[in-house]
Amino acid sequence: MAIPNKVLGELKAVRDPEVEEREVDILIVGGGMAACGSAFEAKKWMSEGQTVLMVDKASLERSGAVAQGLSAINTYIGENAIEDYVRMVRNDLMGIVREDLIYDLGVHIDDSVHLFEEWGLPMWKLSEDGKNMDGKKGMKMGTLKSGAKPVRTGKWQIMINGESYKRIVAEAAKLAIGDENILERVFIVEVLLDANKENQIAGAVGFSVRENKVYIIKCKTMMVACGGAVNIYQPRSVGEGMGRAWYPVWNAGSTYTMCMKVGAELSMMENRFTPARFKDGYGPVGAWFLLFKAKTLNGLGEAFAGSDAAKAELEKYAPYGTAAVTPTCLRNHLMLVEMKAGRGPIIMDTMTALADLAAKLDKKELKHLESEAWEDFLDMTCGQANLWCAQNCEPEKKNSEVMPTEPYLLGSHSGCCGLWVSGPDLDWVPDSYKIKAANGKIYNRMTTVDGLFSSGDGVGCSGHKFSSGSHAEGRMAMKSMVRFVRDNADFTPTLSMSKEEIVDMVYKPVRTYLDNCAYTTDVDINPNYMKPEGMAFRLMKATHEYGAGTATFYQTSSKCLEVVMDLLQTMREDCEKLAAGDLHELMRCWEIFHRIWTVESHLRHIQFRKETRYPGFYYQSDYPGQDDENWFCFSNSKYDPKAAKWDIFKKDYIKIIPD
Ligand code: SFD
Ligand code: AMP
Repeated sequence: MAIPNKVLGELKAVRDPEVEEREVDILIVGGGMAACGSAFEAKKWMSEGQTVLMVDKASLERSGAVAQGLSAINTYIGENAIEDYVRMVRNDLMGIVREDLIYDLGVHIDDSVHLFEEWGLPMWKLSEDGKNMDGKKGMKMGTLKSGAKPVRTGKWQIMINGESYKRIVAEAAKLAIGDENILERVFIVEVLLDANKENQIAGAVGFSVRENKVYIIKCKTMMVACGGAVNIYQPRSVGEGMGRAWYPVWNAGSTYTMCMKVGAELSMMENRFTPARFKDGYGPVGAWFLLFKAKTLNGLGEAFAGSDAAKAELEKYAPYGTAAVTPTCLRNHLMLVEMKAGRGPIIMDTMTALADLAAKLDKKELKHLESEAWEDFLDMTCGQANLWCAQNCEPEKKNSEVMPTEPYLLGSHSGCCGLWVSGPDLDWVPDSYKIKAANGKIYNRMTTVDGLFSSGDGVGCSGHKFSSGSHAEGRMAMKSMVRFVRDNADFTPTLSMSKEEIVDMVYKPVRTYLDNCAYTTDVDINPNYMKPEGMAFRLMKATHEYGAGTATFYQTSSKCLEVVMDLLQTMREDCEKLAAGDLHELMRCWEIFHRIWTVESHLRHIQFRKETRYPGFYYQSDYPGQDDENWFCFSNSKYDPKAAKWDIFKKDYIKIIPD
């Protein structure tokens, strides 16, 4: 259960926190879409006496990317062929994807969507005469499972009334495993290997952000689904807008950092998502492009994306650039071409789109259409609706600016960085895509560390899962995890660190603070320590300027990468002196630590891949363009925790689904 909000400000941290030790069979770290899917599925497969615990850093009902709700489910296979789903993801991600993972997910994804509807999530439906029915009217049309037709915006996306999406999904997870098996507001900071069994996960440690308490949790198997990485680059929203971001602020790269630190292999960490969004409010553009059929214009009022010049630019990236749907990175690339040529800003022509639709509607229907335009944001990015109000913007009367945002790292939306995991143990899956555990068996979605699983944003090489796919993938992984526990029933997890060593590690910033804070009159300024806020700015400045941030139109170079690597090295050393006076700051210390590790892996991968695979997301200016001959492969990396060394290497891409 969540511990309620503090009344009197942040809770001061104490030198010696309480310690709570737990031991369970299955530990789920994270409480987002993937983790809730895992929790829901756990009870279905667990046998009598097996135990499960889910730990979320925030409050389950409103944590993660779906916290504010969503207005669409971006992956619903429905009437489409699963092979086409694979082809769409492959094209959008410029060819290099794990087709086994994508196909496997495609088989299961709709089941999660059907469950959401069963649990009460309202989906829009088409009436018999082809009209859009939302809310209660949509519900009356019957369920998708029973054959009702969804309102498709694109080939894969369906519209929902999704303000309460996360609450609905969280409730089902809670009901499945019970409140007593869920810890909220507990931030996991490290996962730990077993003391006796080589390369086997054995537990996790963290702390409560509401009480002075450290948690030590042993387990036989673990799901790490803490989402992607946000606030790793200087956001476009600074000053009074600081804190606004498109993706969820909780997600600090914990998934990638915690798993890489125990030696789990990462893949395609060079990939990032730089979404085009409504400027300053970060409102998503999908519904405007697909549902309202809006076009973007350059500063001269030209619909640049359909021009001959744009076609010629896209030809350079054939076959992806010339496909029926232009890949997300190349859509950005076209915008950047305009902006760099001085033909910005880019404008979403909401006025023409709504006027064209209005021409076919009566007065009542028009009012409804206008409210849908607002609801698109109120359901998932309400800050954008606030901004429209603040700027006296009525979308039917005033157009809005669109802008590519700062970069995010994720594996479930239109990006594909993450962990290298095992595909399913099926005969059509290549052996090199299967990971054998020490017992010789293969467990779907297991990382290269035995017993350690991931899903959603955590799993690399397979984007376009979105909310529904992340939930479904969490469920699929859990089925394997239960089997892992059963197959390893005699395994007793043992941690090599003592209780005292763990507390020393988790509470180190608190002790640094308490040892030194009396030295100065202002606790934020001290020669013996630094506060996490300053470190966060330092990281963002370095990535912004050298790591292909917005400062350079997403360009970096070999020299810039050298500079930023050097800066990161010093930052990591300086993190030893981070200080936390209260529990909120302790959380910020650990978050910045996770972010630095994640960014380092991102930039190491960019340094390794000597081409520009994703123009529009980033440009390696020493290696412009794509080099299929040398780089049509995955790039994987592995950190060796014993030797404290990174290794980056190529892994073969295997085509499974023909064009
Ligand atoms: O419009 C720790 N997404 C969309 N998906 C859709 O299906 N339709 C849309 O309309 C989507 N759009 C969208 C989306 C996201 C956002 C933010 C916006 C708009 C504004 C994407 C999906 O939401 C996304 O793919 C999934 O949610 C990913 O699921 P998952 O489980 O991988 O991540 P999560 O849900 O963010 O959850 C992470 C959890 O981890 C917790 N956590 N817990 C313990 N210890 C730690 N160290 C932790 N670190 C993090 C978090 O609290 C959270 O519970 S649109 O743009 O296309
Ligand atoms: P977004 O709002 O950008 O996150 O997009 C939501 C969904 O719409 C995702 O599935 C995107 O791939 C898709 N999408 C967004 N813009 C376009 C576009 N211009 N053309 C085709 N698909 C798009």
